[in-house]
Amino acid sequence: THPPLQLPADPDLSLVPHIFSRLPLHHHSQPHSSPCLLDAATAASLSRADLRRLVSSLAHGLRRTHRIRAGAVVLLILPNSIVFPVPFLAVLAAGGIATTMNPSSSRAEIADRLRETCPSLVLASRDNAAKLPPSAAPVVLVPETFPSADDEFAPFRALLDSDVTATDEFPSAEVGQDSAAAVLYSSGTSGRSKGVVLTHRNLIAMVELFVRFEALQYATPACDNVYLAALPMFHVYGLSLFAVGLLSLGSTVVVMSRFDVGEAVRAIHRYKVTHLPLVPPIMAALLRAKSAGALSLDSLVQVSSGAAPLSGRLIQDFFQAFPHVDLIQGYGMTESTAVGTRGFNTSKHKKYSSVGLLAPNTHAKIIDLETGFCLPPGSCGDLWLHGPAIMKGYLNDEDTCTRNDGWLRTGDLAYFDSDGYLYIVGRLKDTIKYKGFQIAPADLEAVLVQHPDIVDVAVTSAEDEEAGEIPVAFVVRKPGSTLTCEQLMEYVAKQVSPYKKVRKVIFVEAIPKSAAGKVLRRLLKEFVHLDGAA
Ligand code: 4UW
Repeated sequence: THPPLQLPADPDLSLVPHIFSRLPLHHHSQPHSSPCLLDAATAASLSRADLRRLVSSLAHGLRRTHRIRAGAVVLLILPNSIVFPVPFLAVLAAGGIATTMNPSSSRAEIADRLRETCPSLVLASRDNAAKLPPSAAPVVLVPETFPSADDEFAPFRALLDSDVTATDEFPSAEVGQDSAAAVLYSSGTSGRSKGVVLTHRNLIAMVELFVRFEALQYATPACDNVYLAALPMFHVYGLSLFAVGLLSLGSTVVVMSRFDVGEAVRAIHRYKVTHLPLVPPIMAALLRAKSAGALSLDSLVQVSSGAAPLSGRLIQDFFQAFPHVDLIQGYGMTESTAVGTRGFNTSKHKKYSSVGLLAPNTHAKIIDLETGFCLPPGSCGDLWLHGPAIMKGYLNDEDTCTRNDGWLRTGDLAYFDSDGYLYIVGRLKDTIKYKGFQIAPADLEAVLVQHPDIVDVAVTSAEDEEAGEIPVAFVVRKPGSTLTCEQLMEYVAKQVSPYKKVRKVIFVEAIPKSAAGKVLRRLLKEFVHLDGAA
């Protein structure tokens, strides 16, 4: 494992001043005016000086106009853009708590989130504002680029119109390292998806331990690196890198509003992208594009994969297509502020199927599923994590099953080798991972049981070549019902984000349950597997 790092001790420190206090470090090699966020399609950009000024003035505006203070929640429903980090960081700089949401969320999902987090303000794209219920919190429309002259963005412009002094002082926001900073959603190890409360300390630790540490791997200074942001910033993986961590390194982040393989290839070429964080399905799409045409992506130095298992086959295909590019895997969770392990290739160790070494200051145990005892290297068990990036807890629900004395039970089946490299072998928890996005089976079950023709239901996953996994519903219909699989899938699709759709329905006589009434999900999974093979 890596040697420990000194983390900032000042209890009054908060994330945003910390990030910006890091930036002057790069003055000597790059001017403050070089772009830190760049739009892949239009080449519109924000410099670090712009970012600092915008975050600071928006933070003042949020305090003045919407009374955002310590404890106030602001809901962000925004697609990726060069603007995204500005409202996220400004809410934190104002002292508030940002909660992010998939911009493809349904009306019902948005209504649920409003009920659960009671935001004082919603910052939304135009499309998403249209999905809000009429009596929701005040809404301000956020543009996808600066400047934006349209009238509908006038309230946003007014928030930016603060009298910030020449030094761009952030408001003094009565928050410190222990204060809540963000609530990101995760399905945990079981049940409905829930809010993960992350503190300023968690985010500061993420910046220091994960992002800065990784930058030490390469000889070039991090401020020369150009990252392609093809992953969404509402999820912990994209958020931690593109809206927080990389800004503190002074790297350039080229933002795609959504992933498209042709545009990604053009952007890599046009902006000389060096670093490409991906999920396995995006890597597969890139490899397909590469084999279809002679793309030269010579600028690439590193591709990193995370959020879902990367198959040996993909690793092999990757090196065939990109022999000159380094490949690492990373492992993290929403509950650990994305911190966990990071691939670390040396001349001695090139363990591409491993998710890498533990981040500095982060500890792990492998727990035997039967005995509850710690297991030695080489043995497989439930991975537990401990460290400064582990969440404070779940919103409105201190889930004691998941946290024991500060240890986070990941619900991932894993082992360490004798060199300290971690391998993820499987998942013990119910979560379904569709293209790297989490789906809680219980969320889909809650939608399905509302159908008048359904008596009982259980959702599990099936393996899928393209998406990794897809949700499958086992359904018991009312006697005499003529409900079809297609009708049921359409019923769900109308109520959930597209990635959460049920993609297969199996009608059964009864759902297998234990004597205690618990759904026997393992049995269902085996059945799906056999059904798929048949
Ligand atoms: N291999 C197999 C992996 C892997 C994995 C995660 O949606 P969440 O809560 O969070 C994430 C975070 C991903 C992430 C990965 C690498 C990285 O560097 C980074 O930060 C920049 C973030 O996906 O889902 C967490 C669950 O996703 C699975 C695993 O089951 C974990 O509990 N998972 N990474 N490399 N499975």
